[in-house]
Amino acid sequence: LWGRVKNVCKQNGLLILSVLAVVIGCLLGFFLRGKQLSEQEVKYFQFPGELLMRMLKMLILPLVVSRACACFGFKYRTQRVPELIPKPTVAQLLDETTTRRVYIYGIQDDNGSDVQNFSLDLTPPPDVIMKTSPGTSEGMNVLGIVIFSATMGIMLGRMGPNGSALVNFCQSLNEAVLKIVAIVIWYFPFGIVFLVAGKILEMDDPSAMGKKLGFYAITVVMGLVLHGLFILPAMYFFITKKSPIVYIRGILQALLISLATSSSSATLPITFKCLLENNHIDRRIIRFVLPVGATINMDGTALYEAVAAIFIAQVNNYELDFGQIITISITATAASIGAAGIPQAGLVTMVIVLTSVGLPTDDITLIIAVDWALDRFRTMVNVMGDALATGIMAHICRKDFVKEGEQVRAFKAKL
Ligand code: DAS
Repeated sequence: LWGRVKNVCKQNGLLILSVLAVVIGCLLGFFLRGKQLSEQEVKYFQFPGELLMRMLKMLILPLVVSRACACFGFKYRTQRVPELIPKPTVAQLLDETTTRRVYIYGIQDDNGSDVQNFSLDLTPPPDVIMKTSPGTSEGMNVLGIVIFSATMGIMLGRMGPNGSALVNFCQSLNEAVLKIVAIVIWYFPFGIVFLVAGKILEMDDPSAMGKKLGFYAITVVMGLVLHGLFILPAMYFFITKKSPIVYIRGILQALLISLATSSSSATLPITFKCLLENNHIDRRIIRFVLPVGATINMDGTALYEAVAAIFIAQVNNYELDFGQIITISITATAASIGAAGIPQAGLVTMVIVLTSVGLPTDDITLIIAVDWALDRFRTMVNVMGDALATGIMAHICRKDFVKEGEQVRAFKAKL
């Protein structure tokens, strides 16, 4: 409980500092605008903010390489992953009692006994970066590095014990990089002051930017809420034909925690508990689907990064053609797969989306000012997406049983 209290305080500490940083940055920016600073002085003043941007860019490569290798080199690939749905043997098909026996859908090993301690590496998956416009300013062919790292991870995973040393190294490297991300995130408030003030200093009409930022924040929140509260549940209803309202009521506590902590990883235990106790999902299906969903199923982050990239293009009067819009949506989805479930992780992978269509990454400054608030909404959508995916998987498992029942009857009719 103390750990959870500390975590929530840590999140809110960051929130309070971020809010203060934005206010101080705005006041400082407008104050210095009246001082008519020289270009050199503006450059010096913008340095701490520039430093924050360079930190974000510094993290992309180690994050990508370590995650891609670690993720695709999942240790469990070196053991046969038992099938989620036990396939009955011919003897079982003939045995009358078997066809009436309700299969306990879950993880079972080869001889049919339940796997109690099924463990899944929670290593976050790779930031797959779709770099489609090679001429972009960053000059780093990140897509090639990602594809190589992912392929390397798969090969290492298939090498079994011989490859696990390097997979373990990549997992440790990934954890170390995530710790650096956590430190950089504490630098955000300080960097935000100079980023916001520096942006205001060089802006022709800051009040117009304020209106645009306000419009942007509302658009993103509405988009996330719409996506989270309507599109995801509609998909759940379409697939399971069950009421999403009842299902979502069961995970309400997890949604509130995700809104408070802006971390889907910190919310994971609560989501697990809600699905088990309120929605009565089989423990083994939750244990299999939820961790994977929490690392690669970031619906809210994908939506947010796409909207943010389109916003920055509009702010720069940069006409996006249809191909670039498609590129943004693919890149945002791929980049979100790599975003970790920690506060403002989506901001680090945001650089990837902007780079993919040649947008100026420094304009992240504009959205950093409101990111600490929007992060909560996208985290809530991420958690909701994971929980609904678990419910859909549980439904599919049960449906397979019905199908199997029909196969059994047909099989026996032939005998
Ligand atoms: N805060 C992240 C999460 O916990 C999402 C993000 O930063 O995009 O899911």
